[in-house]
Amino acid sequence: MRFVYSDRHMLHDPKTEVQIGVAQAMHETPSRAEAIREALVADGGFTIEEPTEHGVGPIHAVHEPAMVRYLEDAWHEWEAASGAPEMIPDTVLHPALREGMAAASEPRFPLARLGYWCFETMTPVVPGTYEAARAAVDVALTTADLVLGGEPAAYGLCRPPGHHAPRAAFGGYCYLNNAAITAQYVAERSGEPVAILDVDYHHGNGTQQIFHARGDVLYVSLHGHPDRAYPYFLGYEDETGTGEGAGANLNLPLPTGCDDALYLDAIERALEAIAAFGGSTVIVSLGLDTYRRDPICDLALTTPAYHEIGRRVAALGRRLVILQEGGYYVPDLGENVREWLRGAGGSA
Ligand code: SP5
Ligand code: ZN
Repeated sequence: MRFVYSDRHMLHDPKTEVQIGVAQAMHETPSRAEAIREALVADGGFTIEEPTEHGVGPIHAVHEPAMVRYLEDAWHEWEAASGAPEMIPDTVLHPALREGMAAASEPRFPLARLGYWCFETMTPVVPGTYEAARAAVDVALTTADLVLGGEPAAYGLCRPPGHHAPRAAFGGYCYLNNAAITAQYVAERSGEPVAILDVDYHHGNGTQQIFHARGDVLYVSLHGHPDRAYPYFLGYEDETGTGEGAGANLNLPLPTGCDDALYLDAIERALEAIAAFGGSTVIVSLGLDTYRRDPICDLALTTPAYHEIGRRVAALGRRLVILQEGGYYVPDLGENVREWLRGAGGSA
């Protein structure tokens, strides 16, 4: 299988995230992507390729251009105003603040601008964040090009991840929504409906939001139930789409400790929904934070399950654009991705 990788991900290397009010070491690290790259290269069955530049056009097709502009300039205006080494907001635009009033407009003060665009405290902006996030989008779109060009499946080693970023905000270790940008790009170029299968532990609130009123893009997600799991405010079963998107969103929330067998049952439900939807391409948001050893999640999947999940997804008979999202147990991350992709590629 061909896979796309850019070393520009290393430009994004924040040291600190704030969880439960406590500064701690960042979980979303450059070592994650390096571990995956090394495992795939060592396997011998994968060919590594550089991304090509796709410009900002496909990003603006999904994201608010003012947010993209903010991410590009954020570090410079922050550095001048604050002197702090990493950007984490302390005051965010809670919807109740302006209840009954017109929507807020983008503020001018640097600290206020961060709280206008960023929705939580675990997603710092550092000097290389924008360049790395742009490279991740190019990785994703180059992976889509391979599949649009005839490959049955290809993998994009995206970092930073993307699925928590809605149209006009960022958070959840995500800045630009690689999978959503790619789904839109494939939909435009193929003229066909596109399905997204999100198997990251966390609900992909950003991807769901972007396509919630669209009937031409199906979003299906398996994730820790939002009654206990980040992002808490989305991911419930009754979120099924609105307007033309009614019926084109399927959430499958899972209990604490969910094992391989229960997860594979949920995968079958997801695949049935995708099979019933049109189109020849599936975008996979591939997170390995469902793993039993993951440090921030609570499912119990084993390494062999990833091979079986990849095999079953490929058995749909659709072309697969497989894009990296989360997964934080670095010692086994490369092996888990490798097994998933070997399953999807038909290798034992
Ligand atoms: C792409 C992706 O996987 N983003 C994940 C963002 C989750 N951020 C951390 C959520 C807070 C988890 N707190 C769990 C405490 C476990 N001891
Ligand atoms: Zn995740």
